Amino acid sequence: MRDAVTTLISNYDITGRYLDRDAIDRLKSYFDTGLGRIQAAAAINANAASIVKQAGSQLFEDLPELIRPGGNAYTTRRYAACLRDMDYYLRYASYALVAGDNYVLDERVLQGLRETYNSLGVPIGPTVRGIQMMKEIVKQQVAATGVSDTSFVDQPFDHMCRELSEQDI
Ligand SMILES: CCC1=C(C)/C(=C/C2=NC(=C\c3[nH]c(/C=C4\NC(=O)[C@H](C)[C@H]4CC)c(C)c3CCC(=O)O)/C(CCC(=O)O)=C2C)NC1=O
Repeated sequence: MRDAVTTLISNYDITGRYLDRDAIDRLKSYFDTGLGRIQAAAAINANAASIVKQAGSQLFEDLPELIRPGGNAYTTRRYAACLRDMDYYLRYASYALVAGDNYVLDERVLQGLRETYNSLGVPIGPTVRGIQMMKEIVKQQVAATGVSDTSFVDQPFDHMCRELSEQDI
Protein backbone atom coordinates (compact mmCIF):
# COMPACT_ATOMS: atom_id res chain seq x y z
CA MET A 1 0.00 0.00 0.00
CA ARG A 2 1.13 3.51 -0.79
CA ASP A 3 -0.31 6.97 -0.44
CA ALA A 4 0.56 10.35 -1.89
CA VAL A 5 2.82 11.28 1.02
CA THR A 6 4.77 8.03 1.39
CA THR A 7 5.27 7.77 -2.37
CA LEU A 8 6.63 11.31 -2.52
CA ILE A 9 8.92 10.89 0.47
CA SER A 10 10.34 7.61 -0.72
CA ASN A 11 11.12 9.15 -4.11
CA TYR A 12 13.06 11.95 -2.44
CA ASP A 13 14.74 9.64 0.04
CA ILE A 14 16.07 7.37 -2.71
CA THR A 15 18.05 10.29 -4.11
CA GLY A 16 18.79 11.92 -0.74
CA ARG A 17 17.04 15.17 -1.58
CA TYR A 18 15.23 17.64 0.66
CA LEU A 19 11.60 18.30 -0.25
CA ASP A 20 11.91 20.96 -2.94
CA ARG A 21 9.41 23.39 -4.40
CA ASP A 22 7.87 20.75 -6.61
CA ALA A 23 7.41 18.38 -3.67
CA ILE A 24 5.82 21.12 -1.58
CA ASP A 25 3.42 21.98 -4.40
CA ARG A 26 2.39 18.38 -4.71
CA LEU A 27 1.91 18.03 -0.96
CA LYS A 28 -0.13 21.22 -0.90
CA SER A 29 -2.40 19.98 -3.62
CA TYR A 30 -2.90 16.68 -1.78
CA PHE A 31 -3.74 18.38 1.52
CA ASP A 32 -5.89 21.04 -0.16
CA THR A 33 -8.09 18.29 -1.56
CA GLY A 34 -7.91 16.29 1.70
CA LEU A 35 -11.28 17.20 3.11
CA GLY A 36 -12.92 16.60 -0.26
CA ARG A 37 -11.31 13.17 -0.47
CA ILE A 38 -12.70 12.25 2.91
CA GLN A 39 -16.12 13.57 1.93
CA ALA A 40 -15.98 11.50 -1.23
CA ALA A 41 -15.16 8.36 0.77
CA ALA A 42 -18.03 9.12 3.14
CA ALA A 43 -20.46 9.69 0.26
CA ILE A 44 -19.38 6.42 -1.38
CA ASN A 45 -19.72 4.53 1.89
CA ALA A 46 -23.19 5.89 2.55
CA ASN A 47 -24.47 5.17 -0.97
CA ALA A 48 -22.40 2.28 -2.29
CA ALA A 49 -25.27 -0.13 -2.88
CA SER A 50 -27.38 2.44 -4.68
CA ILE A 51 -24.44 3.74 -6.75
CA VAL A 52 -23.73 0.21 -8.01
CA LYS A 53 -27.39 -0.49 -8.62
CA GLN A 54 -27.97 2.76 -10.47
CA ALA A 55 -24.88 2.40 -12.66
CA GLY A 56 -25.76 -1.23 -13.35
CA SER A 57 -29.33 -0.42 -14.41
CA GLN A 58 -28.07 2.38 -16.62
CA LEU A 59 -25.49 0.07 -18.20
CA PHE A 60 -27.99 -2.71 -18.94
CA GLU A 61 -30.47 -0.18 -20.25
CA ASP A 62 -27.87 1.24 -22.65
CA LEU A 63 -26.50 -2.20 -23.60
CA PRO A 64 -29.38 -4.67 -23.17
CA GLU A 65 -27.54 -7.32 -25.19
CA LEU A 66 -25.30 -7.90 -22.14
CA ILE A 67 -28.17 -9.52 -20.25
CA ARG A 68 -29.76 -11.33 -23.21
CA PRO A 69 -28.88 -14.94 -24.04
CA GLY A 70 -25.33 -14.92 -25.34
CA GLY A 71 -24.48 -11.78 -23.37
CA ASN A 72 -21.71 -11.99 -20.81
CA ALA A 73 -23.95 -10.88 -17.93
CA TYR A 74 -26.76 -13.28 -18.92
CA THR A 75 -27.87 -15.72 -16.16
CA THR A 76 -28.29 -14.61 -12.58
CA ARG A 77 -24.84 -15.88 -11.64
CA ARG A 78 -23.07 -13.74 -14.21
CA TYR A 79 -25.37 -10.76 -13.63
CA ALA A 80 -24.44 -10.94 -9.93
CA ALA A 81 -20.74 -11.33 -10.80
CA CYS A 82 -20.94 -8.19 -12.91
CA LEU A 83 -22.49 -6.11 -10.13
CA ARG A 84 -20.02 -7.57 -7.66
CA ASP A 85 -17.17 -6.42 -9.93
CA MET A 86 -18.68 -2.93 -10.05
CA ASP A 87 -18.80 -2.96 -6.27
CA TYR A 88 -15.08 -3.91 -6.15
CA TYR A 89 -14.23 -1.01 -8.44
CA LEU A 90 -16.19 1.42 -6.32
CA ARG A 91 -14.76 0.25 -3.00
CA TYR A 92 -11.16 0.29 -4.21
CA ALA A 93 -11.73 3.69 -5.83
CA SER A 94 -12.72 5.01 -2.41
CA TYR A 95 -9.45 3.70 -0.94
CA ALA A 96 -7.42 5.25 -3.74
CA LEU A 97 -9.24 8.57 -3.30
CA VAL A 98 -8.28 8.74 0.35
CA ALA A 99 -4.71 7.62 -0.37
CA GLY A 100 -4.36 10.13 -3.21
CA ASP A 101 -2.50 7.38 -5.04
CA ASN A 102 -3.57 4.68 -7.47
CA TYR A 103 -1.12 2.06 -6.28
CA VAL A 104 -3.77 0.14 -4.34
CA LEU A 105 -5.66 -0.29 -7.61
CA ASP A 106 -2.64 -1.68 -9.44
CA GLU A 107 -1.83 -4.01 -6.61
CA ARG A 108 -5.26 -5.31 -5.59
CA VAL A 109 -7.56 -4.83 -8.54
CA LEU A 110 -5.84 -4.54 -11.89
CA GLN A 111 -3.11 -7.14 -11.68
CA GLY A 112 -4.03 -9.93 -14.09
CA LEU A 113 -7.55 -8.60 -14.49
CA ARG A 114 -7.45 -8.00 -18.23
CA GLU A 115 -6.21 -11.55 -18.79
CA THR A 116 -9.01 -12.93 -16.57
CA TYR A 117 -11.60 -10.86 -18.41
CA ASN A 118 -10.26 -11.91 -21.80
CA SER A 119 -10.28 -15.57 -20.89
CA LEU A 120 -13.88 -15.37 -19.59
CA GLY A 121 -15.08 -13.21 -22.45
CA VAL A 122 -16.01 -10.34 -20.12
CA PRO A 123 -16.20 -7.34 -22.46
CA ILE A 124 -13.86 -4.52 -21.47
CA GLY A 125 -15.64 -1.66 -23.25
CA PRO A 126 -18.92 -2.07 -21.34
CA THR A 127 -17.00 -2.56 -18.07
CA VAL A 128 -15.21 0.74 -18.66
CA ARG A 129 -18.57 2.33 -19.36
CA GLY A 130 -19.92 1.03 -16.05
CA ILE A 131 -16.93 2.46 -14.19
CA GLN A 132 -17.44 5.83 -15.88
CA MET A 133 -21.11 5.81 -14.88
CA MET A 134 -20.16 5.23 -11.25
CA LYS A 135 -17.64 8.07 -11.49
CA GLU A 136 -20.33 10.48 -12.69
CA ILE A 137 -22.72 9.44 -9.92
CA VAL A 138 -20.01 9.81 -7.25
CA LYS A 139 -19.05 13.24 -8.61
CA GLN A 140 -22.66 14.42 -8.38
CA GLN A 141 -22.89 13.19 -4.82
CA VAL A 142 -19.60 14.76 -3.80
CA ALA A 143 -20.68 18.04 -5.39
CA ALA A 144 -23.91 17.82 -3.40
CA THR A 145 -21.88 17.78 -0.16
CA GLY A 146 -20.56 21.24 -1.09
CA VAL A 147 -17.19 20.34 -2.65
CA SER A 148 -16.80 22.78 -5.54
CA ASP A 149 -13.98 21.16 -7.52
CA THR A 150 -14.64 17.43 -7.82
CA SER A 151 -12.01 16.78 -10.49
CA PHE A 152 -9.85 14.75 -8.08
CA VAL A 153 -12.63 12.13 -8.08
CA ASP A 154 -11.76 11.27 -11.70
CA GLN A 155 -8.32 9.91 -10.89
CA PRO A 156 -8.94 6.36 -9.62
CA PHE A 157 -11.87 5.71 -11.98
CA ASP A 158 -9.97 6.96 -15.02
CA HIS A 159 -6.91 5.00 -13.96
CA MET A 160 -8.86 1.73 -13.85
CA CYS A 161 -10.43 2.47 -17.23
CA ARG A 162 -7.08 3.31 -18.80
CA GLU A 163 -5.38 0.21 -17.44
CA LEU A 164 -8.27 -2.07 -18.40
CA SER A 165 -8.44 -0.69 -21.93
CA GLU A 166 -4.73 -1.02 -22.64
CA GLN A 167 -3.96 -3.24 -25.59
CA ASP A 168 -2.53 -6.72 -25.10
CA ILE A 169 1.10 -6.86 -24.10
C1 LIG B 1 -11.01 -7.11 -5.96
C2 LIG B 1 -10.42 -7.40 -7.26
C3 LIG B 1 -11.20 -8.39 -8.10
C4 LIG B 1 -11.78 -8.15 -9.32
C5 LIG B 1 -11.82 -6.85 -10.04
C6 LIG B 1 -12.35 -9.38 -9.77
C7 LIG B 1 -12.99 -9.57 -11.00
C8 LIG B 1 -13.46 -10.79 -11.57
N1 LIG B 1 -14.60 -10.83 -12.30
C9 LIG B 1 -14.82 -12.11 -12.69
C10 LIG B 1 -15.92 -12.59 -13.43
C11 LIG B 1 -16.96 -11.85 -14.06
N2 LIG B 1 -17.04 -10.52 -14.25
C12 LIG B 1 -18.18 -10.19 -14.94
C13 LIG B 1 -18.51 -8.81 -15.27
C14 LIG B 1 -19.21 -8.26 -16.33
N3 LIG B 1 -19.78 -8.92 -17.37
C15 LIG B 1 -20.39 -8.04 -18.22
O1 LIG B 1 -20.97 -8.34 -19.26
C16 LIG B 1 -20.29 -6.65 -17.72
C17 LIG B 1 -19.77 -5.71 -18.76
C18 LIG B 1 -19.37 -6.80 -16.50
C19 LIG B 1 -19.92 -6.04 -15.28
C20 LIG B 1 -19.80 -4.55 -15.44
C21 LIG B 1 -18.89 -11.40 -15.16
C22 LIG B 1 -20.24 -11.59 -15.85
C23 LIG B 1 -18.11 -12.45 -14.62
C24 LIG B 1 -18.43 -13.93 -14.64
C25 LIG B 1 -17.95 -14.51 -15.96
C26 LIG B 1 -18.08 -15.99 -16.02
O2 LIG B 1 -17.88 -16.69 -15.01
O3 LIG B 1 -18.41 -16.48 -17.11
C27 LIG B 1 -13.75 -12.93 -12.20
C28 LIG B 1 -13.61 -14.42 -12.43
C29 LIG B 1 -13.89 -15.20 -11.18
C30 LIG B 1 -15.27 -14.98 -10.65
O4 LIG B 1 -16.27 -15.17 -11.38
O5 LIG B 1 -15.37 -14.54 -9.49
C31 LIG B 1 -12.89 -12.10 -11.52
C32 LIG B 1 -11.59 -12.50 -10.86
N4 LIG B 1 -12.13 -10.32 -8.82
C33 LIG B 1 -11.43 -9.77 -7.79
O6 LIG B 1 -11.07 -10.35 -6.74
